[in-house]
Amino acid sequence: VLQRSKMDSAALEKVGKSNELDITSTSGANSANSIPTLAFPSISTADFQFNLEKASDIIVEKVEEFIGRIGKARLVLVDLSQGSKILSLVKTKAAQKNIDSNKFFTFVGDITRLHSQRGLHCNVIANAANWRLKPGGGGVNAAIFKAAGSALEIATKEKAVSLSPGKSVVVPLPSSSPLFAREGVTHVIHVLGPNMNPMRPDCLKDDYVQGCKILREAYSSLFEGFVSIVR
Ligand code: AR6
Repeated sequence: VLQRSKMDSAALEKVGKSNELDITSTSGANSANSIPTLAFPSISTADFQFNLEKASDIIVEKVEEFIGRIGKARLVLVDLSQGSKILSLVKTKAAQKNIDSNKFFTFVGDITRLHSQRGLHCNVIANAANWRLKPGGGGVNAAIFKAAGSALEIATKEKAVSLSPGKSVVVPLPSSSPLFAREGVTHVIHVLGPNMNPMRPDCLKDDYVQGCKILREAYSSLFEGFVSIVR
């Protein structure tokens, strides 16, 4: 573990010293655009059917809480389409609270293609996972496991076999993963959010007192995980 974390900080340092202009390079973790960055999807708001207004309040609240603890690093909320409701809600609310837009911003793109397709290097990406920490199920979970290949499944199993709502797990991504090689992703943080979809396990049946509590815990856990990588 010690060796691995030493390697990670060496890799991060190297990234930090590389040429900022080299953002189109595809040579992986050691290229480029260099500021430690967490890209994360909006947890629970698609398949898990969590209310978007409430989720956007929680995202902005948690970003505000953690932004002072990430140094020069950045947090980026990602979604697939320009018309994303959650991106526009969060963008508006973050601006109202004067959150530094260099350190937190919203971004349209596929979280598995941010560097190669959109020129944004994010060394850490978050996954809206399922409790089994397994591939499939659609959404961002299916996309990340597919893009990362079997290396992510194996590395995930070494860290945890399941997750309870509100929790996360940091998984270092082996350099054999295409997501590492192509996108420069060194860590995936799996997060399990609260579920409001009756067709999925642990449905909260519209209990938003519990739901909001769990979503806050999920973002705290995610951002703590990122802080632990950046440090
Ligand atoms: N890149 C960026 N954002 C994406 C991508 C992508 N490739 N794909 C989806 N999103 P969801 P949840 C956005 O449904 O609601 C899975 O089946 C999407 O538009 O992936 O937490 C798991 O196995 C939305 O804004 O996650 C779980 O069982 C956000 O990612 C369950 O879904 C989250 O949508 C988790 O449901």
